[in-house]
Amino acid sequence: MSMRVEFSVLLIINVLFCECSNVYHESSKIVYRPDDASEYFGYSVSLSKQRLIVGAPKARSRLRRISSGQVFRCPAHDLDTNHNVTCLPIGVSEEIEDRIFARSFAREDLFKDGMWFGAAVSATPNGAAFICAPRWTTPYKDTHLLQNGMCFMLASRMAKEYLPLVDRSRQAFLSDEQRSEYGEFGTHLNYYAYGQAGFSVKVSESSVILGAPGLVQWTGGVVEYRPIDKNFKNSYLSKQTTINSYYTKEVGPDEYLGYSVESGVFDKNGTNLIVAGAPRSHFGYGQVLIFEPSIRENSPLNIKYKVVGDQLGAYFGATLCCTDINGDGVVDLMVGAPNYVRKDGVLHYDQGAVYVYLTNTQETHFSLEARGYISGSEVSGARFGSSIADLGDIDGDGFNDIAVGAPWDDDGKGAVYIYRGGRNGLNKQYVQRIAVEDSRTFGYSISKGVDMDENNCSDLAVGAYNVSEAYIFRCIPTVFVSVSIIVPDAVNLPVNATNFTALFCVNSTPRTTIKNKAEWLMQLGFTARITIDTKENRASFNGDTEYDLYIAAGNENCDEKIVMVKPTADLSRPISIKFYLEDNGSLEDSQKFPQNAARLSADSVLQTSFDIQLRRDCGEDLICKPLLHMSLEPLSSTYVPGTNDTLGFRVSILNSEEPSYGAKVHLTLPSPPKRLPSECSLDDLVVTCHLPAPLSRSESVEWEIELEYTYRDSVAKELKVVANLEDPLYDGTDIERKRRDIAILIKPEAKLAVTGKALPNATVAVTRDKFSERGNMTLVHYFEVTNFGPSDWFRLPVQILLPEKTNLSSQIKGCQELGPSLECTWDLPALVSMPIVLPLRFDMGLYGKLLQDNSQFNITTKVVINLEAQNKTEHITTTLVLEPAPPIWPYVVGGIAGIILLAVMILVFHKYGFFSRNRPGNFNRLKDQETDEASSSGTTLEETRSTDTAEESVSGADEPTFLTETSSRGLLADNAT
Ligand SMILES: [Ca+2]
Ligand SMILES: [Ca+2]
Ligand SMILES: [Ca+2]
Repeated sequence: MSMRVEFSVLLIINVLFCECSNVYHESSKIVYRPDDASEYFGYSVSLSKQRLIVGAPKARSRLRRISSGQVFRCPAHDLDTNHNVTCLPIGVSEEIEDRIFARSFAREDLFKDGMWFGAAVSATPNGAAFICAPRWTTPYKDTHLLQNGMCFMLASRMAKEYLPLVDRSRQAFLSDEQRSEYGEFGTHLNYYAYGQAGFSVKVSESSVILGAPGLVQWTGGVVEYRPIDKNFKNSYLSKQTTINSYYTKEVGPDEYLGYSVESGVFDKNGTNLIVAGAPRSHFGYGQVLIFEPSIRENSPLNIKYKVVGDQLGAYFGATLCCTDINGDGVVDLMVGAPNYVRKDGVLHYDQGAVYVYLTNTQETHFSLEARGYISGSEVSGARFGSSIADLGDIDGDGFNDIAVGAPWDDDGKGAVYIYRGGRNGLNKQYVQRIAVEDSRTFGYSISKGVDMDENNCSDLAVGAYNVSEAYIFRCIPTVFVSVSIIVPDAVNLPVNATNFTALFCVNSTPRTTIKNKAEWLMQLGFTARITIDTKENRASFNGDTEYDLYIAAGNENCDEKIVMVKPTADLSRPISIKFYLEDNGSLEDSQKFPQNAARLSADSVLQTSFDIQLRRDCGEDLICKPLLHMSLEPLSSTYVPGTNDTLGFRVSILNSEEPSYGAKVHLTLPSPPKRLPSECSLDDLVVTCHLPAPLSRSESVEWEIELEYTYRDSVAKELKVVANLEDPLYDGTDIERKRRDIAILIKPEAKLAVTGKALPNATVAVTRDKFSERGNMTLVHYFEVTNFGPSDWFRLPVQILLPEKTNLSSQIKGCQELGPSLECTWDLPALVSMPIVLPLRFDMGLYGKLLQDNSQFNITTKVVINLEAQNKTEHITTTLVLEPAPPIWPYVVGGIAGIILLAVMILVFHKYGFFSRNRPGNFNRLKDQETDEASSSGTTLEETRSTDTAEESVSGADEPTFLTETSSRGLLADNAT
């Protein structure tokens, strides 16, 4: 007798699973070194399509015996074969570029000792190198070397120097009365004199921004150049007005604005705004200003937004990075604070952090929303955030990603951390930590990411100046892989079928799109594994259950299997098929970059399962028509917290027709369940319970689900539970039967009481001594508010009416003073008493009169609990009683007796000549001596003061001695002759 069987697809469960390998391939890194000892090689790095530029700002010049600094050009076109590359300083080979540079190099006035040539480098959009020397100086008279700073742009057919701060008339100026922090009116202030232009540099398509932290007594500022055409096709850059930051009240002397610079478009009108960090600004907390520079030199900066650090001395604003990390098309801001310390009770130092701000744009305005900070491994001394670089979107998820350097991580070896952007900002956890064995200060500099090998995935350049090395790490493209099981025509299978066809599919979609390179065939290797009904063995298929699988990016691959079902099997429970992929080995160890490899995206699906339910007993037509009836009721219709009431509900389902298969109920809960029945699973407050299959005629199922009570609130309210029945075999139109909802009333109850006592006593005697001292009387009113339960009470309002003419001598926690009363709010758990101690002070000096007039004074405090259901009041009075005054007759009698006695004594003394003595003869001499001593100590003071003045004038000589703009112009003329 053949059994009637029908196959039906009832359930698919996908399980997310991915062991993603690293984005950057570490073991195939390319190491760059200078051709000869060059100090600080790797202090700055800049990657472009053509090459890697590395600054060595303390390197010795090859032509003269000075340490001008050097900039190196490192070939980066053959990344596959050469893993140790030597870089040559610009100006030594035969290229045109070098010959042009060499001409400038010979100029004595441009290349100088200690100028830090290469302290900041950046590639321009046309492939030129923009190089800065912030300590470049120019002499002033014979007394000063003005550290104006300069930059240099070098391209294949041109070289040009930029000297933005050499204008003689602007080296110094006189302060007016606007800013007292710069000294009084008429103080001589340095302006361009020690500006150090090029301390930091940012080149974008539309501008070159140089940080000049030394401008105006180290207030700092920026210098901006703009190309006359986009993308720097013409090498000419026009200098914009340099704003005198003296007129910007947000910054003051020694605040180093321009220590770091960035730029970006933050608002809808599309202006490229300047972003500059001032790490010593805002009382040492540091701040970052975003501004559009004014046109007039003596106008304030047109500040559009500013962010301020939250820890003193963290050096917030030392580094900056502007890139869109949440994928909304508008740049966001990251601010480095390399000296940030985490405050958690342990003694840390210089761990460093990078703060994240997302930009919200409105029509014409924008604001920045703080989204916390990232902090690497949080190693003390690591200085995480010393460098931040925009890598673009390296894993193809639509959000830009960044690299952050922690150059003193791991005892000074250093590390670079890769963080992924996301909808809500940066992911708190880094995806990769890159370090190099035997390196030092690795990560002091990081270049903006550039795709060198055209796999559409930006590569990473890192400098380590302490070992004179720079490195390139190549990026591995990301591929999304998902597995699925398909059973075609499941419902059309013949009645007596004992097997069915299943397809096991793998789909792979490249996330980093492949372009311009058809031969780039990213391939992934996996071990595939299939399991069928492992517990009961009711079904199987011919062939390997485990096999190797290779798939190229962009392809789908399906393996077909015939699944056989044992004719005698008990098919009342579903048969489960599972399909897994396992990543085939690691890419990490190879010294060679894995050309055709790809890494899996974080959201790849490598495991899936498929449940097949075989139905029976559904009558001659083979179609099951169950009829399910659902009911939902609360376990207690009113729930009083703290009692034995149960918060929860019961859901029951009865089947009145043919067997039911594959039905489930979804329960939307108001709070998490205490425990779940085994047939149920939880996903974000929605519980899904599977009905038994089959659920035969007149069988029923019932679940009771108890809920956690999570509310910290004492207001009555209703909690809603909604049940939705999902029955794949029901084809009726009655939607009502599928949904039930109930409300459970939550009603906190508590019996409250308040008692009180005056301390030390209800009556306090005030002695006459105490009264005449006019001091304070102190006393205490002590109350107790008790919650006799059953529920905890949250935000209990208590009013305390304070006595008149009396002060409360300390603040009471949880209370606000409102006129003569305190309005307090406390949480009071059940069966707990809350003591209220009110220390009171009666000022005898102010109110003693009131006590004297009535010889007593009442001090009354009242405590009121005012709830809807109950009203409790308690008051305490302390009575001050003044000691009665002593009678006055003993004084009167005594006084008269005294006067008589005195008269008798005067008479006696006079008779014996007691009142006719001379003044002592040495009194005047003594007086002279005192005057002498006073005047001699006065002289000493005077001398000290004059010494001070001398010192001041000596130290003053170190300062520049420019007087006025006119005098400095006059001097310029002297030099010319
Ligand atoms: Ca954004
Ligand atoms: Ca990304
Ligand atoms: Ca690449």
